Order: sequence, then structure tokens, then C-alpha cells
Amino acid sequence: MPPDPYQILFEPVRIGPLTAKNRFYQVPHCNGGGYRDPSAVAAMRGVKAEGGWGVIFTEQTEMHHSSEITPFIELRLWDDADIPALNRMSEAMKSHGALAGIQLAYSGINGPNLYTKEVPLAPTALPIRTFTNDPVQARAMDKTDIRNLRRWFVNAARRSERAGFDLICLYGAHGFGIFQHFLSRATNQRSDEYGGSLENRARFVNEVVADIREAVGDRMALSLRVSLDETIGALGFSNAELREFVEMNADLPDLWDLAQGSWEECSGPSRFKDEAAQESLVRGIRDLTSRPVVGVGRFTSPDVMARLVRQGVLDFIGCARPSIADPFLPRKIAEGRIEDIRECIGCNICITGDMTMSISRCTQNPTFMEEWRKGWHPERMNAKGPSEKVLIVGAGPAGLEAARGLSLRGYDVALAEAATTLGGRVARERLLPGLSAWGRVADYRAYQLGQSANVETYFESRLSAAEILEFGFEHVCLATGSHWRADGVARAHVLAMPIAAGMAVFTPDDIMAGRLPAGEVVLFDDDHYYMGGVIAEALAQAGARVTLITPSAHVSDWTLNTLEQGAIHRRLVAAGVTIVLNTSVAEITAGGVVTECVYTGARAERGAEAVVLVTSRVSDDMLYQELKARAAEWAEAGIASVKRIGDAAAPGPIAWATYAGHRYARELDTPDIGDALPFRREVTALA
Ligand code: FMN
Repeated sequence: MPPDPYQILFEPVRIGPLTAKNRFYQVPHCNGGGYRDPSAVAAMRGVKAEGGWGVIFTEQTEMHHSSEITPFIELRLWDDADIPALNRMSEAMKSHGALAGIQLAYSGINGPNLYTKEVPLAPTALPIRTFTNDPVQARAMDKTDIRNLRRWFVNAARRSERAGFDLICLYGAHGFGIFQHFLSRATNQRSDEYGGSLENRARFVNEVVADIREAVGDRMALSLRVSLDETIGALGFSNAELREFVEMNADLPDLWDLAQGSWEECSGPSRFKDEAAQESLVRGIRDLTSRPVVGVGRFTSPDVMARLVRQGVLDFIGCARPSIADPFLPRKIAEGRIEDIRECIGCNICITGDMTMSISRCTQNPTFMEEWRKGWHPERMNAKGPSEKVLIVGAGPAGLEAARGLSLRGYDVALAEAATTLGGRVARERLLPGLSAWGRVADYRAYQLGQSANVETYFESRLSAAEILEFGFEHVCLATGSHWRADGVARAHVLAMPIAAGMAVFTPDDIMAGRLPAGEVVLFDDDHYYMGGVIAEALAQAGARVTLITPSAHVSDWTLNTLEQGAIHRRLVAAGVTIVLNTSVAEITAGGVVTECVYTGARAERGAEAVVLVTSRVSDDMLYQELKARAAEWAEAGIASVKRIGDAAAPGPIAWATYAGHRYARELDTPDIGDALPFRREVTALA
């Protein structure tokens, strides 16, 4: 039995002709794998089924070839040939009693059709709206197009049923789905019976729902995913209009799936959005309908979840990112293992898999999307090998995850940390503005290690190579981290940049250690991820007058992939930071910097009292180098292997470090695979 306060979360709930076994609802989320990696996606969903989710959805599925979003890799249901791969997913989803859902997406004004070369169709002829501003326009649908699209939805629904799904989600949120394009006065400027009044704009979705109900409605349940507030100004589909729409169409779907306007808003990172950030937009909608309601909000706290259900705000707890960070979230709550929940940190690295068309990662759950590729499971490690003792030097994200994994496998682990706390870079970065939730990387692992009898942690331990050679550990794992460079080397400068002796130069490490510049400060960001923007914010908060100079066209350019670039820009402007784009710092003088336009090379002088360099990092791998230099002594010392992992091998985002730690833990004592590929992939078999 689940603990008392959380029993409400495990009540079965009806959705149309079906019943979900509990209120845990994994809302649609992509994963960078999609149609290219169907087995990897199926295994990932299967692990969620095992973890106890009541409803599990696919990511958006392109339901017709005339609307696709290449280069993004989602699912496809273009014809019968796609059914077997989708069937593999639905079977995995249903493997532990969850309902299997497919999200059908017709992308309309959001689908550039770069692959199929079809002319995009939308309610109104407008340029396609994509992240990359593709030079493509959509044609306005005529009545024949609308009739065709209704039929294509029915075809897709029938195929979804044949593929084994229980539920269909019609995508009309985030500005991406055709239903929103019809509902919004911004994208629907029609003057016929499909445009104008709300009743007219709602006609298309009503027709499609009726068509699908007739085709599969007694067997499958239908959900409608709509935006709570389009947040694009006066013409947008507002929260007030949504409420009107729900009231007018109270019984339209079997379930209302409420998401926030833009994807950036809906999947807002913890730096900008707290848990349950959409509560005020959702509250009260459930009273307008007899159908159950699901909402999202990076829910990781069972208390918040239970409160929202008890207060009648939501029927289902919708999760995307928390289900990625911990696929076993429902099961852990059911078993009262609240401390074991691996809480999402809200860094949005999961989204970068989709945005970079690669494969998703999760900072907290390194096994995400490796369930099939590598056979990794989020809750189970492989069996122990013949060795006994491992020394891990460094308790940052890589070292902590390596220690956690090895302890689960049954090794005796000594974890040596130079500082007085666990976490390494995370212990420092969690103190920066907006990054406190990132501390969960350390907190989760610290708790887990605290429960383990076979891990000894040593603080303020600065080991030398000679000491390690004396200890007699069979395996030595060096997770000694990295530090920020003070010489400006990154992309603009591959060699140390000219720096005049009289100027005070700082790095993020100085700021994190409390050594702050004051007055007129130039921050040169040639790193392009979050650190430059965060440090600028911290300095502005401390009273400095900050100018952020970057060679990119955007502040914190790579955060376009974590969907937070716009929010970072807004926050820096609000903090009074001056932003200079497309510009490099060519040299640092005694009185300031010399800037250089990245296009013309035009140079200019800018005065400053201090310069902060956020450029790149250097691995702290001295210990590794010393041990390697003494490799001839390893055998006598009983050392079988010495490895460096994480930032000590090559600095990267925190997710790269936890992945490296997990990989180390998995692969210790496993056979050497030589030149073989270290993961599985789908390969097209040519006849
Ligand atoms: N929403 C969709 O409707 N369809 C998608 O394919 C989709 N892909 C997503 C991929 C990722 C990696 C993430 C994090 C979110 C995605 N979303 C998608 C949005 C989520 O369904 C959800 O509404 C949002 O992330 C807020 O929920 P959360 O706070 O639990 O993450």
C-alpha cells in the first residue's frame, strides 16, 4: 500500500472507454531517437512501464507525410510501413499494465516539409514558423484540403489502433499542432465557417474528434492537448479563451491535456520556472468539464502532486522531464521510497537531444536512451566482476555517479574528495543565481551513498601518486574535474590571448569562490552555454556594471537547445547587463579591452576595470599524468587500471560527467570489446 498521503495518486481513473491504473501520466516527450531509433525508444518507454506509470505516451508522431518537421527526428505514421516500429513501442508501454498513447501531430504552419518537399498546408497562408525560420510558406487549406485532412486523421487513428495503442492525443499545443492553428486568431484568419468566432475556429477539431470517434471511439480514448495560453499577444489563444473553449466543448475529448503556450514556456527550466508553475493557469478548468484533466509542471514532489489532486486542480499528474530523470517515480512513491526519487534538476539537457537531432541525455539519469543501446537500466546494475576494491578520486558528478554504480554492483569503494562537501562543480554552481535545483545531482547521490555499506568517503583528502601506489586498490578512477582558463583560450583564441599586466582578470572559478570584480566589468563569453549568462547575472546582482561580449549572434547561444536562450536574454536585460553580440575580445589592455567585429574585423577600444573570461576549461588531470608516468610500478602496487573520467578527461556539461561516471561503473571488470561498436543501433538491412 502506498503511504497514506499519497494513496490518492494511485486511484484508478476512467478515460473514455478505458481505465488508467493510477494518476501518473507520462505526457508526450521526444527523445532525439524517434523513427531513427525505434528499438531504443521502445525500450525507454518499457522501463517507464516497469516504473509504474498509468499512462505512457509516445512523442509527437507525424500522422501524414504532407506535414513533417525535418530535421527533427520524431515518430512517423505515414503509412502501414510505420506500424511495426510503433507496435514495438505500444507493446513495451503496455508491458506492466499502463495504457499506451500515441500523439498524432499535423504540424501545419510548423511543418516546413524539407524532406517530403510537399507544399505545407495551414488554416491561413503564412510563413512557416520554425526555430530556423525556414524560407517556406504554407498554402491556405481549401474545403477539399480540410476534407482530406479529416480523412488522414481517421486513417492515422485506424493505424494507431492496429499498432496497438489505447489512446490518441490530438496535438494542439505549443504552437505546433494544427488544432491550435485553427483555434488561434493569429494563425486562423479565415472568413469561412472555420474562421472568425470561437465556435467557427473550434469547428475543425470538433469534426476530427467526431470522425475518429466514429472510427475507433468505442475502443480507444481520445485526448486533446491544448495550450493554456498562447502568450503571443492580443491575437493569441488566451487562457480566458481556452476556458471559454473548454466550457463550450466540455465533453469533446475523453481527457483534456493542458500544456502551456510555447514549448519554451511549457518546458521552462528550473532557472526560470518553479515546480507547478502552471497551476494558476490550470486551476478551475476541471470545473468546466466532466472529463478528467492532466496538467504538467516539472512535478517531482509527491506532496505537491497529492495536493493538486485533492484540491481538484488535476486528475492526472503529467510528467515529461521528471519521468525521464526517474522512470520509477510512481513505483518509488507507491513503496514509500520518497528519498530514493531521482529528482529532475530542470536543466533541460533532455531537450538538446531533440534540438540537435542526436539522442537525448539526462543529467540525473544517465541510462536514459541507453536502455536498448547499451542494456542499461535506471535501477539495476550489472553483476559484480572479479575485482574488489576501487579508489575514486573526486566527488563531483562523475565520481559520485561512479561510486553509486560501483557500490550497487557490490564493490568496495573509497571516495576521496579534496573539499569538505560532496558535489565538486555542482556544489559550487548550485550557489549561482537560479541553479539551486542543480544541487540535486549531489543530494541524490550523497543520500544513496549514505545508505551504502561499501562506500567510504574521505574529505579534505589530497592524494599524491605515491600514496595511491601504496594503497593497493585494484582500480583507480580519477574524477578530478577541471578549472576555468584565465588565458582566454577557446574558439576565438586557440592560443593565449594578449593580456596586459595591469588588468584584473577573473574566471567563473573566482566568482564561485567569492572573489568578485566591481565597477565596470567586461565579461567575454566564448563558452556559449549557460555559464557566461549566469556569471553576468551574479555580477550585476552584486552591483557591477556588466558588459557581456560574445562572438555569437545570441547570448548563451547553445541554450537555444535547452529552450532558455530567450529567458536568459530577458533576464540579463532586466538586470541592466549591456549585451554586445557578434563581437570578440581581441586583447585585454591595462585600461579595458580591444573588441573585434566577427564579420568585418573592425576593432574598437572599450574601457573596463576588470575582465571576466568565460572561455573554456582545463582538465585537472595532474594526478592521472603522474600515475601514468609511473605505470611500470602499477603491477607491483596491485593496480590493474587507472582511468580518468568526466571533466578530468575532457570538460563538458554535467550530463556528460554523470554519463562518464555511470559508464565507468558499468564497464569495470567487463570484457574488452576491442574495436567493436560500444552500443547497438538500428541498421537498415538492404535486400
Ligand atoms: N510535448 C508534446 O506535446 N509533444 C512532444 O513531442 C514533446 N516533446 C518533448 C520533449 C522533451 C525532451 C521535453 C522535455 C518535453 C516535450 N514536450 C512535448 C513537452 C512535455 O510534454 C511537457 O508538456 C513539458 O515538458 C512540461 O512537462 P514537465 O514539466 O513534466 O517536463
